[in-house]
Amino acid sequence: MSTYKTPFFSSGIPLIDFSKPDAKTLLINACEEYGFFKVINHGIPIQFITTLESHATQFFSLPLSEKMKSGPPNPFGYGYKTIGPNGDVGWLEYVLLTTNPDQFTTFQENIETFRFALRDYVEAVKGMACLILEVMADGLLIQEKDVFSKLLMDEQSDSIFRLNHYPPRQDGNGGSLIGFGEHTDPQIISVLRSNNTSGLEISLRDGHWVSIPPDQSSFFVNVGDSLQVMTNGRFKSVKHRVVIEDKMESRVSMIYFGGPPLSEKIAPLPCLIKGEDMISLYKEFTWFEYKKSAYTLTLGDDRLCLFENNNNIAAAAL
Ligand code: GA4
Repeated sequence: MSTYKTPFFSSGIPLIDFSKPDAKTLLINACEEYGFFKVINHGIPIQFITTLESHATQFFSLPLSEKMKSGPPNPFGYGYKTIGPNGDVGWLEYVLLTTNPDQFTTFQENIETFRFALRDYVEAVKGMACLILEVMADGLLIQEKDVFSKLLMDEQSDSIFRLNHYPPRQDGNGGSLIGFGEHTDPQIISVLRSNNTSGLEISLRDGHWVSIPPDQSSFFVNVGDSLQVMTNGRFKSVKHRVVIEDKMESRVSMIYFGGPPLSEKIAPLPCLIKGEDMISLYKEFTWFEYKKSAYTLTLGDDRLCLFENNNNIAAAAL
């Protein structure tokens, strides 16, 4: 494990500046320690971000009956307060979309400018996610630099895009509400951008929750379950949630979830389980199998434990 010290921003979360030469070392450190980091100097044109945000805001301001015409998500479309198929609820409304523009079928497909805004944004963020994954592979001394990124680049990649809207609360009850309950993301990598309203929290390895100060000009990156498996547990899939405080402004976030093709076999990379007492912590599974299992569980359930190798030594190594 590297001993390089990570610079912190106010809540102690690593900050990766893509214009700096130390980005690679910091990235590896951040994925090992937190499974989460903030990216600045990312090169994504600001108008891609603002255009999509204004389309999203416009859509969410439509009457509920209008929005309901694009739902419920099956698996794509508009959702209101319920998350997934197993009874999870949150203080939000959202749209789930495939990242393949040819498959936009359930949502606002008649609005060409919205479609273009989605296409431009998703393409740019996917490019950034791939670059990050290549830097990760390099930092892990993996010969095949595109070992992770090729899964997102694949035409069959099962990636998802999500627009979330957490409306301001009108109950005046004080206290906080769960906007999106705690969970890890099942995919390889997630890239989140929000407006300047707070709410996102991540769990540190000691179980403490810290809130992430919003920054509308930056991106926040999560390691997903599949990347934790492929790195044999070296990178951590981060538990996160959204908490809505009383009198908070409306929060809008957009998240790209980079996933592999459904038939892809996910398992620890052999080059990361080399060495004398190194063992594979996970069983091999296809992304389809993992997803199927995830959809039988609730948001906060530990999905990865079902795919761990039953081995006491393996548990001790974590
Ligand atoms: C969490 C990450 C993504 O938002 C998501 C979510 C999905 C959904 O909202 O339909 C899931 C959730 C997420 C994990 C467990 C299952 C599936 C809800 C749920 C209870 C789109 C995804 O891929 O997995």
